[in-house]
Amino acid sequence: MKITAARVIVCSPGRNFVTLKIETDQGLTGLGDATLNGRELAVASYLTDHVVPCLIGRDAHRIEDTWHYLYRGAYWRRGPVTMSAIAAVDTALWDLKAKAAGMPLYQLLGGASRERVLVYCHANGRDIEHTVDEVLRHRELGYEAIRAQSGVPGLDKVYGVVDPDKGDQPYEPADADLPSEHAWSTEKYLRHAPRLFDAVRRAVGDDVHLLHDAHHRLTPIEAARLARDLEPFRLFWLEDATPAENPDAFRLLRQHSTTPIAVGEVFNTLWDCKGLIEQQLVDYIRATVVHAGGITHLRRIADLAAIHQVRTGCHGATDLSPVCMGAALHFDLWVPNFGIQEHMPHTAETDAVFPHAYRFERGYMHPGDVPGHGVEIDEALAAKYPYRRAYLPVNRQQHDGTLWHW
Ligand code: GCO
Ligand code: MG
Repeated sequence: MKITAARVIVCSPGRNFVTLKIETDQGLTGLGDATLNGRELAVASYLTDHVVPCLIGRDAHRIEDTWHYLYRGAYWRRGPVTMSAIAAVDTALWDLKAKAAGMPLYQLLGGASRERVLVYCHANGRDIEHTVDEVLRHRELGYEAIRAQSGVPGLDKVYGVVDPDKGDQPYEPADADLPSEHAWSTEKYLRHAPRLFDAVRRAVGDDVHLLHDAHHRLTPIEAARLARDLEPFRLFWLEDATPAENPDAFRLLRQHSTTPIAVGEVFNTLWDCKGLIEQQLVDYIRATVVHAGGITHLRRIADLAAIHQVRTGCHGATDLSPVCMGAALHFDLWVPNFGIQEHMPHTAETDAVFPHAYRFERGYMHPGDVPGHGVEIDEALAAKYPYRRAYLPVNRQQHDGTLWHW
C-alpha cells in the first residue's frame, strides 16, 4: 500500500484543528490529529513543508520505520511541534493499517483489555456553590469521575473555569486576537481549594472519583501543602501540581503527601516521563496520542509506566481534535495499565466536521468497531470554518504583575 498524497487540513469549527490526511494507491485514506493549541500553523508548516514530501511513495504499512525516519532522520528531535507532526503521520498510518486489515485499531494493538473506557469530565463554577451544582449535574449524566475547578475569591478570572453567565466558551474562544491576561494569587488559591473539596465531597458522597488540576502554578513546597490539605477528600488525582520540568520537585511533593499525582499533558516523549516514572514519583501519566509521537510512541511510554505501577490518564481537552480522541480511545481500550481518560465533549459544529464511531454512555466511552480509528473529516464542511488566530491566556502575579505559570 503506497502513499500517493498527503494533505494538511486546518479548520476552526469553534476552535482550531490541524488534521493530516494520507491517501494511498489502494484507495484507503488515513487521518491524524496535529493540533498544538495556540501554535497550530507551526505544525501545519512542519508537515506540509518538510514531512509530506518524504511520505510520497513510501509503504504505508511500515509504521515503525516511518516513525524512526521522521524522529532520528530529522536530527532535531523531540519538542511539541516535531512530536505533534510525527504523531499525525503515525496516527494516520495506524488508521490505514487497521482499515486495510478490516479491524478496529484496538484489535491491532492486542485487542480489548476491558469492555469500556472510564472517563472523567470537567465540572467548574464561578464559586463553590456553583461548582457543587455542576458536580451534581455531571453526576446525573452518569460520570463516575469528575474534575472540579472553581473561581477563587479575589481573582477575576481563573483559566479553565467557565462562567456561562458571562458567555464563556469552554476554555478560550478561538477568536481571541491576542493572549488575554489573568491575575493570579497562589495564597488566595491555596486557601480556597481545600474549602472547595470539602463542600464537593460532602455534597456528592464517597462513591465518586474527584480530580483537580493545579495547572503548574505552584512551587514544590506549595504543591506539597495543597496535596496534604486535600488528603481528607481522597482525590483520584492532583494534576500538574508543580511545573514538570524538574523531577526533583516531585520528590519533595511525594515526601509530604499520599494524594495520587498526575502529570504529563505537556510531555512529548518518553524522555520527559522517564525519571518521574522510574522513580515512582507520579501515579498517572497524562501524555496523549497527538503531543507524544502517536500510538507508536505512547505505547512505549505506557510500557515503561506499567513496570513501575504508573497508570495512564490521557489528556483529552477540547483543543485535541476528535481524531486524537478516537485514537486515544482505541489505545485506552487496549492498554493494560489504563487509569482513566479525560473527556470534554466537543461542540456540535466540531462533531459535524469530524463524524466518529466513538460513543459516550453514562460515564464510559467506547471507540466503536468500524475499521481504523473510526474518525473521518467532512472536508466541504471543514472549509466553511477557516483558521482564526487564537492564543492561550497568560497569568501575571496579582500583586506586582510578574509573569507566572498559567
Ligand atoms: C486539561 C488541560 C487543558 C490544557 C489545554 C492546553 O487538563 O484538560 O490542562 O486545560 O490547558 O488543553 O491546550
Ligand atoms: Mg491539565
